[in-house]
Amino acid sequence: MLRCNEFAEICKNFNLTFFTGVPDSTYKSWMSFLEEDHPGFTNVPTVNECEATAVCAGYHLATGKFPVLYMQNSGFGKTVNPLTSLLGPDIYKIPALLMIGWRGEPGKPEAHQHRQIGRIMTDLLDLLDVRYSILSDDAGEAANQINEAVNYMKIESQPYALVVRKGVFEPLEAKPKPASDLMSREEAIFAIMEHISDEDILVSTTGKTSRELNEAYQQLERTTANKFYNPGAMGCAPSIALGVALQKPHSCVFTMDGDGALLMQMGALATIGIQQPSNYYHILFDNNAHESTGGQINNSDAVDFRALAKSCGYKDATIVRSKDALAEEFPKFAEADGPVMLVVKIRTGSRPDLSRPEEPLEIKRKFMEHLDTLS
Ligand SMILES: Cc1ncc(C[n+]2csc(CCOP(=O)(O)OP(=O)(O)O)c2C)c(N)n1
Repeated sequence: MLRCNEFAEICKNFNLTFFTGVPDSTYKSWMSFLEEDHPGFTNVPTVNECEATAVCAGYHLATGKFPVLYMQNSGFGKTVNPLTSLLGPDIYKIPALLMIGWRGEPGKPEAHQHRQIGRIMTDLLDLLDVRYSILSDDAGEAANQINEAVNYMKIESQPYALVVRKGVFEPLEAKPKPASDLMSREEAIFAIMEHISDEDILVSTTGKTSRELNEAYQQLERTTANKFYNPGAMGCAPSIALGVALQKPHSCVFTMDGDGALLMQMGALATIGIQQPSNYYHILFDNNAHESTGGQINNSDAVDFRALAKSCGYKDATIVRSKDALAEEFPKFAEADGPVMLVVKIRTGSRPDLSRPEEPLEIKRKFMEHLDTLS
C-alpha cells in the first residue's frame, strides 16, 4: 500500500503542492494527511467539483503550475462542463492532475448509486480525451506514473487523471475526536421520527443520513412508504422534496439534509424561496463535516445557515443544539407555514454496522404508490 508520506514526497518532487476538491473515502487517509499541517502543501476544500475545477484553472493561470483536483467519481460528472468548456482542448487548454476515487469498480460489491458511474468512468475519461493511469500502490511505480502525467501536462497542456482504487493508500491512524455534548445524527433522527406522522412525506440526503433513517424505520417498525432515500445525487434531496411538495400541497414534506450536501447545491435555497411552498420543512443536520466520507472539513463553518435560509426567502429558520431544544422546537417548526428550516447541530460519528436500505426500485414503487393515495 502507498503511504501518505511517500505520496507526499512524490508530489513535492514534481511540484504538485496545490490540492483542491471534494473528499472521497477511497483516499480518506490522504485527505487526513492534507488536513494536517504539512509545510509546502496547500489544500482548498471546495463545496463541489465544478467549483474545484475552476479553482484549478485560476491556480494554473496565476502560477503556471499544475494543480491537483481530488474527487469521488460521483463528482466527476460535475466537472464535465468546466473540463470541456474551460480547460478543454478546444478552448483554454489548462492542465490539472485529476485524482478520481473509483467507486463502483466493476466486479466489486458496491451500493447502487455508485454502479453506473463506476462502470462508465474510464470510457467517460476516454470520451473527454483525458489520459489516465490507475494509481499503483507501489511508491516507485506511482512515481513513474506521476512523472508521465506531469510530462503529458507539460507537452499537451491538458488534464491527466490518476484513478484511485479502494485500498491503494495505507490507512492512517484515526485521530481521537474532541469530546462533544451535541447529539449524534442517529439520536436526532430517532427524536425527529417521534414527530413525523405516516401522513407526512420525508426525503433524505446522501451518505449515512439515509442509512440511519432506514434503521429508524426498521427499529421503530414504521412500515409506511412515506419516505424516499436519496443515497447518491449529493445535494439533490431538498430539490426532490420541492418537486414533491409542489405537487402534493396538502401534505407536509420534510427533507433531511446535510451541511456538506446543502453547500454543494446551495442555489436550491433560492428556488425554494421563490416557490414559497407552504408545506416545505427543511431539516439540516450540521456537523461541520463530510462525516460520511471520513469527517473532512466542508466549509460550513463559514456559513450562518439560519441567516442564509431567511435571506433566500424561507419564512423562518431556527437552530437547536440539544435533544431538549429539539423536542421543544420541532412541533413549532412542523406547525409553521413553510418554507422553514430547522438547523440541528450534531456531532460527527456514526455506527460502523449501518445496514443499507432495500432495492431502490422497491423504494420508488412503494413511495409512488403512497403519494398516489395523497391529494
Ligand atoms: C457529487 C458528489 N461528490 C462527492 C460525493 C461523496 N460524498 C458522499 S457523502 C459525502 C459527505 C456528505 O456530507 P454532509 O452532507 O455534510 O453529510 P454528513 O455525511 O456529514 O452527514 C460526500 C462528500 C458524492 N456522493 N457526490
